[in-house]
Amino acid sequence: MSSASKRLKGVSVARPIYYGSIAYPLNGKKVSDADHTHRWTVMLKGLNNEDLSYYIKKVVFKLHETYPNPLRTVEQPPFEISETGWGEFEITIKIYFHTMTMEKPVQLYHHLRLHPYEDDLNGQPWPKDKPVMSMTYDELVFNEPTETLYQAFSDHNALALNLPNKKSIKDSTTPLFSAQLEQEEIERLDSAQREINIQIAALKQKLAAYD
Ligand code: SLL
Repeated sequence: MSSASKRLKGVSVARPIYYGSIAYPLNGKKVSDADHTHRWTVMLKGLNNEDLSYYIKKVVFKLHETYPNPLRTVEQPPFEISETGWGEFEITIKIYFHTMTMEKPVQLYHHLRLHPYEDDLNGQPWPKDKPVMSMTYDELVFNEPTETLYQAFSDHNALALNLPNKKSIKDSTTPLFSAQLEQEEIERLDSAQREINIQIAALKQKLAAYD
């Protein structure tokens, strides 16, 4: 085995990602198909606009079979597909890593949302032009990465524990979303952070019990 493909025992690297969709109502705007009601984009992104292409080779989005060529391959960032349509469906997002990583593809699932949930409405009608966003925060975890992959993470400052926090999102120079959508996402991240803190506290207690 060459040293490049040697795996680092006991090492694990987590990379934050976002994936999901944002959908805009067409509100009668003409597109090629008269029955289409929304324009939407499904995407995979790094946190704070991290360019994922140094370890991700391509992303294949599998759309509903009512779309022509439902398998859509994106070979460089932005890893996203924009379409128009009339219905919600499940999109498969398959991530292929560069050959040097020796990592198997990872498959994610996203339910394309065109319509707000009941509980998004707060008793108010949803504003006619307001986009509907559905994003999921996740982490790609690389257990025992090859030396080459580990080096790539190191070269991209991806080894420090740089999980999201309010500040890093607010300071992002090129905002991806509107301030309101951003605020909603920050709240979601905050609650994830709280959950993580609870887990850390529980682990600390367990450790203390061993002492
Ligand atoms: C539904 N089960 O009935 C879902 C299927 C499919 C949505 C939704 C196709 C657009 C086109 C489109 O919007 N498909 O014809 O290009 O709600």
